[in-house]
Amino acid sequence: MGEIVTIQQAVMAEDEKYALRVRQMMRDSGTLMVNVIGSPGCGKTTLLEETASRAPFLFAVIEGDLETSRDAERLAAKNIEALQVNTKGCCHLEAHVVEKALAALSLDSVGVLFVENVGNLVCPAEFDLGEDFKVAVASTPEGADKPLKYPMLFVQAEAVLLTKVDLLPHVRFDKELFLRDVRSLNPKCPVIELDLISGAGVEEWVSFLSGRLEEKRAHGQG
Ligand SMILES: Nc1nc2c(ncn2[C@@H]2O[C@H](COP(=O)(O)OP(=O)(O)OP(=O)(O)O)[C@@H](O)[C@H]2O)c(=O)[nH]1
Ligand SMILES: [Mg+2]
Ligand SMILES: [Zn+2]
Repeated sequence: MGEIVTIQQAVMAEDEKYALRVRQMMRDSGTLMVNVIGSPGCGKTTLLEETASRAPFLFAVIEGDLETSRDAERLAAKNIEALQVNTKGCCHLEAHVVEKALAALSLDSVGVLFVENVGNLVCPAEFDLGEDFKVAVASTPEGADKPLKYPMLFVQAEAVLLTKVDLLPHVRFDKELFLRDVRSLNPKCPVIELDLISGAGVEEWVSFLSGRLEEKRAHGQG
């Protein structure tokens, strides 16, 4: 048992080297890298599709899925530069995979690089990909109890996005409980409510990103 734990720690320490290299690449290019994490079907790809029509910055996407290039194809159809990575059974992305993907992406004039992680609330939160920050995406049909049941993601996230708020009249979702639990784990974290069908809330999301991008660029110059 002890040996397995030691090997796991060694693998994660090795991956941290790749994460540091990715972070340095993002610093050099002045790109804000955002690791988007949430359950299968919570709306991660839809969020990126809807971001495209409203963002004042150019962005590219690394799409992580076990199989298929469906998400990258959806984004390409919206003229978003997207590269699909298939993990072939692995339920999260790791930094060495991101570093390899970056070799195939041009970040020229790209302001934000999104990584859509494999749909999963658990281990994607454990891996540093070299991102500036993680974003947790939760949708109303999943139920309001998820933050306390999957706390690691919600503790680390620098924004929590609550999608499918248009479904609130139709699903049982205690929004007060959800907000209270997020605050108990991560008191200062902004929570952005989104209806990705009408686009309500997307402007707030885009303005949050623009602010973070400006901060990064200001720090880079200073
Ligand atoms: N009603 C409603 N449906 C939404 C909303 N956002 C996404 N959807 C729908 O939810 C389904 C799943 O959305 P995706 O964007 O594919 O979800 P995902 O998180 O990328 O899923 P994976 O990549 O499989 O993990 C699609 O049918 C979307 O149209 C929303 O705000 N409201
Ligand atoms: Mg997706
Ligand atoms: Zn995993």
